[in-house]
Amino acid sequence: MTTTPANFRDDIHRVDFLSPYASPKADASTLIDLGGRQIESLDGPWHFAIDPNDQCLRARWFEEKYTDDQGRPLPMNFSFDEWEEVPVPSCWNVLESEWMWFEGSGVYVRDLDFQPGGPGERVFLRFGGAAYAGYVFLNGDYLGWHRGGSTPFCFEVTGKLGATNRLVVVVRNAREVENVPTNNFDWFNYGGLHRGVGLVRLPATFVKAASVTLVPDGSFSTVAVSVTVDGAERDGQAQVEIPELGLTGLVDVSGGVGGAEFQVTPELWSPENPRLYDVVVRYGSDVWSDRVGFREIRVDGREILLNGSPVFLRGVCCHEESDTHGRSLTEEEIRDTFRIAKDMGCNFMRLAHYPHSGATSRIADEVGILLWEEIPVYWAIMFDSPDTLADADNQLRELILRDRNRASVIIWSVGNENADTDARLAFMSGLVDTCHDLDPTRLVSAACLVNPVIPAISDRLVDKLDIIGVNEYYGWYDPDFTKLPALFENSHPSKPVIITEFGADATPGLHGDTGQLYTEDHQQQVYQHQIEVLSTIDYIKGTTPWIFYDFRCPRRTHVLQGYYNRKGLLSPDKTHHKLAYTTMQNWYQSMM
Ligand code: GCB
Repeated sequence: MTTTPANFRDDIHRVDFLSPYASPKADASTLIDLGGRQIESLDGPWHFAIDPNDQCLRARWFEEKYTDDQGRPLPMNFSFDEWEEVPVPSCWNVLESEWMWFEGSGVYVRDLDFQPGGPGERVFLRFGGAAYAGYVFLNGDYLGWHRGGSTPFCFEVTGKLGATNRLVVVVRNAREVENVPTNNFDWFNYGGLHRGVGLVRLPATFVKAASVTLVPDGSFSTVAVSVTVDGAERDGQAQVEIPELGLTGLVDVSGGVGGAEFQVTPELWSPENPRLYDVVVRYGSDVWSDRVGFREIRVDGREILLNGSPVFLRGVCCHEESDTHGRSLTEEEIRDTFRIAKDMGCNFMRLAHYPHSGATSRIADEVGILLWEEIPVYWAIMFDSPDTLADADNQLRELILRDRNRASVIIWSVGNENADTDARLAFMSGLVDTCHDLDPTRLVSAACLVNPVIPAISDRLVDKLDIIGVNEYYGWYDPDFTKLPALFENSHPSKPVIITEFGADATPGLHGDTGQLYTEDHQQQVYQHQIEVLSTIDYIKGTTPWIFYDFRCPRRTHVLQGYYNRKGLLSPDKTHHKLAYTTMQNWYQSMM
């Protein structure tokens, strides 16, 4: 048996320095659905330093032990209150040039004052997103951690807040092989508290989640409401109100869960008529609310039916990024993206390759854009690892719980371009089941690779999906265009297909012969060839070319790329429309 020597020091000798923080872990069982509750914002300036050697976690800086047992001052490697201030939410990469490429731990510190409310009040500390993992400490105590950089999480802090408090959060975006995504992906690895932080106060028993949805039975007149209650009073009745539909109904809640169906005839939500209704659920003294659109999405053979009618998804892929704000987009930036997409003739957008902010789907509900939402099960995930599966499954659950009341969201995607191994099939089939279990009203898909040899759609995951997503780059990665019609001649899908990616790089403003790579002219020609073929295939029910605007990408070092993926139809700032934008616009507008 090995004994720990007397001179072993945890802060410098412990190799597995993350293991003391393995639990507790915040996951989808915490409060995800805010239900319209007021948030006391903790956004604004926080003290911040990058911590390349993870010293905050290794040396337990969060304890702020400034003196020894006899009160003598100890030397410190940090000075929280003198650190510079950064805005939260933000990505550290875009704040200072020397943080641009930093991957590792960043430490955020702030004080917060707190006045307790009435008796029985419960308080939750909520994070909109910490990329990739967040370790949270309150007044020197460890609350827990969360992994998965794009979804919200909470810690209950009832009884833990004094009049003044110290909050320390270590956010860690080191690329690790076991993460979701793994350590190799084709976008920029932003880090930080990139979405809002705040406190939420709730009564002792409260509505933890509710879903309000049109039952997809073709009648357009049945609304299903399900309610989950947290707290001591788990048996009772919730009252549901949709004032504009004249609905006041009751849901019996037993053991914390309940559900009921109501007959009403809402005006249907669609991209052309994004009608939303106020919905209120009351339980005891708690009030949950949301603005919900009612629409039906289903598949019939090789058709996608929106509100009973066949729809072609005129889409585009989009990363969540702006040059100025990284992944912390402002509401104006999100609205601008949707506005330009609508100008291009879009009714649909594929939010690649991870959950975008909750604001994005809310705005899509408002402006009328259908959405594909995805989790970053991208390329070579560790499909054999149960822990990696737990991470992916949790990210999916958090996304669904956050967005299942968004009419705009019609498709959950469980991943992108994964090799068709047995381990991957089992892993991703489980994720498809999670989608169907948590949300039977939406469609499930994945962006699949084709068999490049035949060529044909032959991914085994297709059997599990409601819609088949196909990524193909004929005219770019494979210059042989004759394979594109061959792909469709060789494929006989029994389900609708969306071409979830095609495209080519073009440096904004660069022109030349059509055969010249990286010119707008060549990109446009690829689009023209693609459209010529795709528009003739009857089972293709949507297209989302790659990609709406150029995005930062460390893998792209060619001088004409400049660390950007240049497949955008627009320049990174969305001001320059490349030639292919107009080609897409002409095609989409001809279908409207
Ligand atoms: C793909 C990936 C996407 C990449 C794109 C490219 O197939 O799904 O994430 O960025 O190709 O540009 O290579």
